[in-house]
Amino acid sequence: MTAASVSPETHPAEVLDPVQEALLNEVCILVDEDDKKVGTASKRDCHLLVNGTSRLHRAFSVFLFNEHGELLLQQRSDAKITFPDTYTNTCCSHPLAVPEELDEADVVGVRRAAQRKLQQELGIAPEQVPLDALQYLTRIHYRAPSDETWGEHEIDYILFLQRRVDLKPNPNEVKSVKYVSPDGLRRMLEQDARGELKLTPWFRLICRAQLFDWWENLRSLKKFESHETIHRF
Ligand code: DMA
Ligand code: MN
Repeated sequence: MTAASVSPETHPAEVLDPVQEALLNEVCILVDEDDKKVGTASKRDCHLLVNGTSRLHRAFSVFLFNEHGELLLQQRSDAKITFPDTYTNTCCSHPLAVPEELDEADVVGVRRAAQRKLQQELGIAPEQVPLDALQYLTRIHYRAPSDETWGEHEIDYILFLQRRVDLKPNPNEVKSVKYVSPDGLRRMLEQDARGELKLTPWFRLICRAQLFDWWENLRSLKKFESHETIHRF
């Protein structure tokens, strides 16, 4: 069968979770390859693929470690429009185009967005993740399709913190959570390679790049801060 003969009945309109669909109206920050703000666009427009790619926007990825040095992972819910049911780092999202989250001084806008989403996704009270405890390490630029319709194309700020926190995951966002040791995560990477579970593409990239180095140095991360360079994948 040729593509032209595929009728709408055989490709029904995608049914989106209504809560996640409403979040597609959030306004994200469009950036150029140097992470300079060039405009704004809805979360929908930032993630719709056009010719296999989507508009470059600003994002963040939080890596939260407990007092034993284990990393908190989440399994994304089935309701997520991009990368449902995949395992990933603690929390990811986008700073929004609002004055508090656009503030680039000291990366405070991104850190405010991280605090907001740690509460919304994982139920962590903002007092348990003070802004100055969120340590900004570096930025990565990557793109990754999720399916034929949706995908990521981001400058992603990597934020680390080590804290004991109380969790109350939001089931619309998160299917499960678990803390893993470095060996536990290495086993998950092997399972991912064998197709026994799925990791998100950005988490896979960060694991392959520098995560384990950073992890071994949780108490001395200063030397890994690299705010000038944007790492490209
Ligand atoms: C987007 O994450 C950010 C990165 C780094 C992939 P997400 O899809 O979890 O965003 P949101 O929680 O806002 O849907
Ligand atoms: Mn994104």
